[in-house]
Amino acid sequence: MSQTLAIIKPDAVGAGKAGKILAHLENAGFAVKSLRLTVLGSAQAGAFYAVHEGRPFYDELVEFMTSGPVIPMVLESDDAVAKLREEIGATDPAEAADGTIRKLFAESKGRNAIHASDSDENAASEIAFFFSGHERLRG
Ligand code: IDP
Ligand code: MG
Repeated sequence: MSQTLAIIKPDAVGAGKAGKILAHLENAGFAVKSLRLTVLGSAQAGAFYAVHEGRPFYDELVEFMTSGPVIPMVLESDDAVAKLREEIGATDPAEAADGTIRKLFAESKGRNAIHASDSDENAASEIAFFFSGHERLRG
C-alpha cells in the first residue's frame, strides 16, 4: 500500500460536489487516511505550486486556489499515485477520459476540481504540507 495527496479544489467545493467526489474516490478503492477543510492564503498556495512559478497560468492558479475552501486528503491504495492520476484524468476536462473525476466534475483546465500528487516523492512532501504527524494515520 502507498499514499498520495488529493485536494478537492475551490470550484468543486463551492459547487457542492465534494461529497460526490469523495464517494467516487471511495468507490475506486481508496481509503481516506486524513482529511480536512481549509482556506489557503496566497503565500501557502504559491508555495504549494512553486514548481509552476513563472508559468503563464501561475497567478491565475494561486488566485483560484485561494478563492474558497479546499479539502486536502491523504488517500491510500495499491500504487496510490498512479491510480489517483488515472482516476482524475487529464488536466483539461475536455481531454479527460470518460468516467474520470475531471471529466465528470471539472469546469475548465484551470478550474479542474481536483489536485493529485505526481510522484511518491511529491506525495510525501505534499502530505507533510497539509498534515502534521499526529494527523497522518498509517496502516
Ligand atoms: P495537474 O493538476 O494535472 O498535475 P499541472 O500541469 O501540474 O496539472 O498544473 C497544475 C494546475 O495548474 C492544474 O491542475 C490547473 O489547475 C492549472 N493549470 C495548468 N495548466 C493550465 C493552463 O494552461 N491554464 C489554466 N490553468 C492551468
Ligand atoms: Mg501537477
